[in-house]
Amino acid sequence: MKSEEKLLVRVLQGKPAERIPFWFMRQAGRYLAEYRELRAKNRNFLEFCYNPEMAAEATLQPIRRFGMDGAIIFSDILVIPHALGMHVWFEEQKGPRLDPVQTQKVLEGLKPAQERLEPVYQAIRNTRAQLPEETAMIGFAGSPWTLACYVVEGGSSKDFQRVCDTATRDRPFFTQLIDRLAQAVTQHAMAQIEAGAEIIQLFDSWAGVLDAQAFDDWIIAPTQRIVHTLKERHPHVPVIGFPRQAKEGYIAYAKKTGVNAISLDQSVSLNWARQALPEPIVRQGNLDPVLLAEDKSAMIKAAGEIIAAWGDKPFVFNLGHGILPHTPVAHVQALCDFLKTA
Ligand code: 1CP
Repeated sequence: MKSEEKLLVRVLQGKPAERIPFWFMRQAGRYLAEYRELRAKNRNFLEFCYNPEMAAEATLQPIRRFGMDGAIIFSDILVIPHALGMHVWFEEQKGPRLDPVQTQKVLEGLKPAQERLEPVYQAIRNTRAQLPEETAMIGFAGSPWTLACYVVEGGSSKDFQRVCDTATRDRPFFTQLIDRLAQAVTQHAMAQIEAGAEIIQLFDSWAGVLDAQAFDDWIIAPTQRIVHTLKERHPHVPVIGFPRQAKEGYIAYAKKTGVNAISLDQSVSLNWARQALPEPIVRQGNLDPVLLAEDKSAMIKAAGEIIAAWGDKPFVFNLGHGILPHTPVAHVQALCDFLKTA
C-alpha cells in the first residue's frame, strides 16, 4: 500500500477518514513481557537500540499484539548526541547519562561519528519488510532543546536549571549547540525517511521549562528550520510536533513551526485545544498514561470523551505521554479493542 493511502498518514495530512487512527508513545517497552525477554538478551541499552534485528523486533511486538495504525521505530532520542561524538550510556533504573558538554571548546572538539546511526536505518528497513501493509512507519528524533537539556546537564534533571542558566549566560555557545543539534536532527529525520519512515515525530519533552522568549528562540525557531528543510525534500511526509507541557506555547508552536500535527499532553483541556489551536493543524493525544495504568473503566470512559470531543476534525488518538512500565497489558488491549470500534 502506498503511504498516502494509509489511514494514519491520511489523517495527519488533514484528510477525512473512516475511523480515528491510533498509536501510543512508548508502545514498545517494559510493560510487555516479550520486550523484557528480548531486552534481557542485551543489557546494554544503546547496543540493543543499535542491533537492527532486535530493534525491529521490539518495534513489531506491540503491532502483532494490538494492531496499532503506526509503528514507531525502536530507538532513543540520545542516539543523536552519541552520533555527534558525545559519550552516552544508560544506567539501569536511572536512565540516560552523558559526559556533559557546557562550553564552546568542548563542543568544537567533538568528533562526529555519523556511522553510529546506520543501524537505526537498517532497523527501519527490517521493520518495513515485516510490517502489515496498512501500518505506517513512524521515525522520530528529539528536538534540539530537549537534546540540549540532556547534553548540558549530563542526564536527566528535576528542573533543568543548569541548561536554562547556560542558555541565558552563554548565548554564543548555546546558539551553536542548538544549531549543531538542529542540523543533526534534520539529517537523522531525512535518513529515516529515506530508509522508509512515512511520518516523523519530534519529541520536545522538556518544552515546559522555558519562558515565552526562550521558547521562541530555542524551540520555535529551530523547529521551523527543521520542518522547512524536511518539507523541501519530502513535502508529503507529515511531521508531528510534541512540545510537551508547553501550555499557551502550543498556539505559537502550531502557528509558526510548519508541523502538520501537534501532540497534546494530558494537562491540555480538550475544549481549549479545540478552540485555541489554529486550523488546519491536526491534533494528537492525549489520554493520561496514569489512568491507562491504574483504572480500566475510567480510562475507557475518558477515551470515549476524547473521541467525542474531536468528532469531525482530523484527529489521532494517542496518550499524553509514554506508556508507563507498570501498565497492565489487559488495559492496553481493552483500549485498542475500544478504539477499533469507536
Ligand atoms: O529497556 C529499558 O528499560 C529502557 C527504557 C527506554 C526505552 C524503552 C529508554 C531509556 N528509551 C526507550 C525507547 C524510546 N525512547 C522510544 C521507543 C519507541 C516507542 O515509543 O515505543 C522513544 C520514542 C523514546 C524517546 C525518548 N527517550 C524521549 C522522548 C519521549 C519521552 O519519553 O518524553 C526521551 C526524553 C528519552 C530519553 C530517555 N531514554 C530512556 C529513558 C528512561 C529516558 C527518559 C529519561 C528522563 O526521564 O529524563
